[in-house]
Amino acid sequence: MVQLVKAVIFDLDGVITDTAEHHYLAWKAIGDELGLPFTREFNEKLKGVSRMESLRLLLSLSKEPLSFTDEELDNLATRKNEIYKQLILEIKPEDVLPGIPELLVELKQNGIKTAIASASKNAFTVIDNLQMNDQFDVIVDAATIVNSKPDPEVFLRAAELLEVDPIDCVGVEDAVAGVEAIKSAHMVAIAIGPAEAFPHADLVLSSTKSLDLQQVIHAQKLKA
Ligand code: B16
Ligand code: MG
Repeated sequence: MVQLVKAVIFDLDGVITDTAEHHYLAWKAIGDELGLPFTREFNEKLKGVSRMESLRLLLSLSKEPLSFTDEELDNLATRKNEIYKQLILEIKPEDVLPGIPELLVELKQNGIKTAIASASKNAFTVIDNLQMNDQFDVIVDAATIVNSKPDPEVFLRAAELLEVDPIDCVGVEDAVAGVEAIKSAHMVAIAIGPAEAFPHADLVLSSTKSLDLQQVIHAQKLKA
C-alpha cells in the first residue's frame, strides 16, 4: 500500500543553500596551513559529517602520523568554525537553492509538514540569514543530538517533534552519510547530486531545481 507523505525533512547545508562550499573553503584554509593535500573530491567525505569527525578525516590525509593534544584538536576545529562563521555572514535570502521556495509553498498548500535536520551547530545563523525562520515547522537543534549522521537520530528527532511516523516522512540530503541516516530512520530518501554517488537513495536528482511535490510523491512510490 502506498503511504501518504506527511512530512518532508530537509538537510540544510547543500540542500537549502550551498553552505557546503563555505565548509569546504574553511577546511581548505586549515588543510593548507597544515600542508595537507585537501581537495574538493576528498571534501565530499566531509559532507553531513560532524565538525570533529571532519577534522579527523582531514588529518588522516597526513603521510606522517600526527600527534595533537585534545586541546590542539579543539583549537583547530574552533579556528575552522571561526573562518566558516565569517563566510556565512554573507548569506542572503537570494542564496536559497533553486526550487526550494516553490516546494515549500506546495508542501504547505498540501498540508505536508516540514523540518530541518542539519548536523550543523550554525544552522540557526544560516536560516536567520536566509530569512527562513518561519518557513519550517521544526528546526532540530544540532547541539541536542548525540549521534551524528549516518546515525538516524537527527531525522528521528525531527519526526518526533513533527509528531509524524518516520515511515510517512521523506528526507532530502546531499551527503552519503545523510542518506544512510534517512534510510536507517526508515524514511524515504531523496539525494541531491550525481546518481552514482547514492546507490541507497530511493530517488536521486541532480539538482534541487527538479525537486517538487510530484518528485517527492514519486520517491515514496519507488520505496513502497
Ligand atoms: P558545524 P548538514 C553539516 O551540515 C555539513 O554538511 C558538514 O560539512 C559540517 O561539518 C556539519 O554540518 C557540522 O557543521 O561545524 O557548522 O557544526 O549538511 O547536516 O546540514
Ligand atoms: Mg548537507
